[in-house]
Amino acid sequence: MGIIRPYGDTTGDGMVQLSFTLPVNGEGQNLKLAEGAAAQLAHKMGMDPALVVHAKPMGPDFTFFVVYGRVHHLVDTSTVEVVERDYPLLTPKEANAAIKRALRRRLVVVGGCIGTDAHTVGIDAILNIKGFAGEKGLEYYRELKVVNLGAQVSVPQLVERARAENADAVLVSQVVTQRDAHLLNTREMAAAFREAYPSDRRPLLVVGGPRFDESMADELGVDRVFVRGTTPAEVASFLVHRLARKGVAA
Ligand code: B12
Repeated sequence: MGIIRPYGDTTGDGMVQLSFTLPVNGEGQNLKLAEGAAAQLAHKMGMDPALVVHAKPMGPDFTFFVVYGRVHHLVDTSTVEVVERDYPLLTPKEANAAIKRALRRRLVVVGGCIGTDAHTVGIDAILNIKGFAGEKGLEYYRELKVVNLGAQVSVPQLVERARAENADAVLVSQVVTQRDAHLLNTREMAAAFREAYPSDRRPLLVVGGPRFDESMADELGVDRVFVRGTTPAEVASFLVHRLARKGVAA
């Protein structure tokens, strides 16, 4: 790949499309000014030319825009950094066998959405037996005990249930990102578990959601961050890799 540029109409023409909302009135005779404001922003972001191809007023106070234009930046693919999966992907049969061998009991997973977040589809995709993307969820794994607490679980409730269940891993979903709620809630959750457990007894802390950055695990105080498109087998394999490898505090 090497050095590349965006593709719009012809190879390497640098054309990109950008959408955003401005707090401006775009109705009637205000539209021209609103479009000018959008073009100015796009110019300042390095698009030249910047063509406003769509403007849709949303009530009197906001307008949504799509801008199409050229950027002159180059992408050097040799310097792109990604978080690679650093553990083998296991089938449910392999995961079950590894847990049985290492723990000689079921591995306990407690999961839910914390804070005010009621978006349960993501955590259910990972935990519920019906699973996601053609894979069965963690409930399908014979050697996993799954306790799904659902939506809007408070951090104290989560800690209490994790203790009561002797959880090996706690799986938390955060979908709402308004005012960085997902980051604040995750840090609060990680701090609460550190306070409630001695360090060698703390369950593995895993968060997931569509707008997390995988590289933020240390900063957030968790053991792993999973992002959009995660499948149950990736999560089960990670749990086996970390917990079966350590031997787990009994
Ligand atoms: C369905 C939905 C709802 C449903 C939720 C139903 C339910 N039971 O979950 C309802 C209608 C209730 C709802 C309500 C709201 N919603 Co809503 N909702 C959505 C929607 C359309 C889809 C989300 C979804 O189900 N995705 C499918 C799942 C499978 O994907 P996923 O969550 O990313 O999960 C995958 C990965 O991220 C990962 N993963 C996720 N969690 C975890 C956890 C772990 C441990 C692991 C390992 C992996 C993992 O694995 C999953 C499988 O790959 C999104 C927009 C969108 N298209 O994404 C908006 C969206 C999330 N909602 C939004 C908003 C604003 C709201 C409301 C505030 C609206 C309102 N004003 O009332 C309320 C908030 C309610 C609340 N208290 O949380 C915004 C959030 C914006 C933001 N910046 O935070 C979005 C992005 C829509 C938008 N563009 O504005 N919503």
